[in-house]
Amino acid sequence: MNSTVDYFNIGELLGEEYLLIRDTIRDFVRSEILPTIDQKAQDHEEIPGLMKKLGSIGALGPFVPNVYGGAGLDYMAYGVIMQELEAGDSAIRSAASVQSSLVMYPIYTFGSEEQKSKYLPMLASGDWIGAFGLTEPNHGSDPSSMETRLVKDGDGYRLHGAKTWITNAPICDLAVVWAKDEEGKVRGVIVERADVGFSTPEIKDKWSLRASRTGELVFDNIYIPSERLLPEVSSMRGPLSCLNSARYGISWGVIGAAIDCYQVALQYALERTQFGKPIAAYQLQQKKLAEMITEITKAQLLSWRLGVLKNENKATPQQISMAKRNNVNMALQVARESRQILGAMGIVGDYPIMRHMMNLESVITYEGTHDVHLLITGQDITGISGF
Ligand code: TGC
Ligand code: FAD
Repeated sequence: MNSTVDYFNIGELLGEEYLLIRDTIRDFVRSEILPTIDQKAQDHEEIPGLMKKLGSIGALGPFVPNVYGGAGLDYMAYGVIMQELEAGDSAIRSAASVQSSLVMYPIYTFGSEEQKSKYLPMLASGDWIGAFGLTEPNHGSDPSSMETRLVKDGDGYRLHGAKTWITNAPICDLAVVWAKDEEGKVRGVIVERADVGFSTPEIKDKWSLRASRTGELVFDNIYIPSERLLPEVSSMRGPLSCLNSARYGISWGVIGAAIDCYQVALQYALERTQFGKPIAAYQLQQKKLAEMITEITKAQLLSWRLGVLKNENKATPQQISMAKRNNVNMALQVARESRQILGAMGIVGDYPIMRHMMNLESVITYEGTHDVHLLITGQDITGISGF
């Protein structure tokens, strides 16, 4: 359905410029995503040409300056874009957030001038698709223990190891990969599709994010020229900074999915009659709907405030963790309650709810699990690591 839920006039806090961005992305989702997304998800296929389409509306690296092909917008705009894309499907937001926060952001922030000029314009237009390799088969929540190794070889390096559960791995043209060097320092390198020894097997048959391709990145002693090493970072601060940006975007994105579920459930409850009345007339159903809009509104306020802090460069990783954790959980609960309001109709593809719900089961796990983000808050308030 994809229209506005704004119970606390948050549009006034955002202002005209952001509402225009919101409406532009919303129109894009209506025309380019909604007509085929259910079938694509059922068929386990991505939307054809998606990245170029996202590039054409400025959704890839919106916060990257124009000189590198980005839209030159701020983090509030990035949040609004993520919200509208995820109202369509989490896979669409995932595509945009990986490319923007996990591939363009590290090249822009930690890359050389040559790397920025070479890669960012191709990524901003969607001509090249990027992937981000941090998670490994033996190290998900604890990426600092990564086993992938970068060893000096002549003028360059050799990369050996494997990453898994990587969004867009099977279709990527390049990957920003994090590996430990001989001193045990975490370094970022750019791997290109044509590199000898690079392969990207797909993880098939997911029940979640079915319109997004996921796979492994396998590095069989790949030669990496030294100009593909990101020069400006050599610790976990590199990959974790990327996650701050992506998690921030997710805190906004999932609000879009929640709003879509809520609106469908409200409409259905008003139209569906049982025992002689619309089911919206029954207090049990009103409780569900009232709680949904309350939680959506609280999440909107949290993300709007986080956007203000992010634009002022004051958002802490811990604040971002709180927003990611709260908002994803909120969206998942809204999807589950909405599905119940639709009864049996809640499980079919005529409505988007089950698709959102299954997608959100991934979103609550990736970019730091629900429990990892709780431990980050716990550590922040007690000063004691619970990991
Ligand atoms: P710790 O000892 O706390 O810190 C190591 C170094 O990193 C710094 N740091 C951060 N810097 C920037 N932002 C953050 N959020 C940071 N958190 C920590 C820290 O200051 C320190 O710096 P330095 O210079 O002193 O060395 O690190 P730890 O090993 O104890 O780990 C902390 C923990 C568990 C919170 C972290 O590892 C974590 O967040 N784990 C979750 C893993 C995760 O989120 N993986 C995501 C993979 S990517 C993904 O899922 C993409 S989904 C894509 C899609 O949308 O489709
Ligand atoms: P584990 O770390 O094995 O955790 C399993 C369970 O144990 C979780 O419930 C966790 O909360 C809990 N747990 C772990 N440690 C603790 C602790 N100390 N205390 C209490 N409980 C704990 N990664 C990338 O690098 N790039 C990508 O593009 C990417 N895309 C993804 C796309 C999809 C669809 C999915 C599902 C994942 C993706 N990931 C990606 C990986 C994702 O980030 C990881 O799945 C996530 O970080 C969790 O790691 P894990 O699955 O290995 O779970």
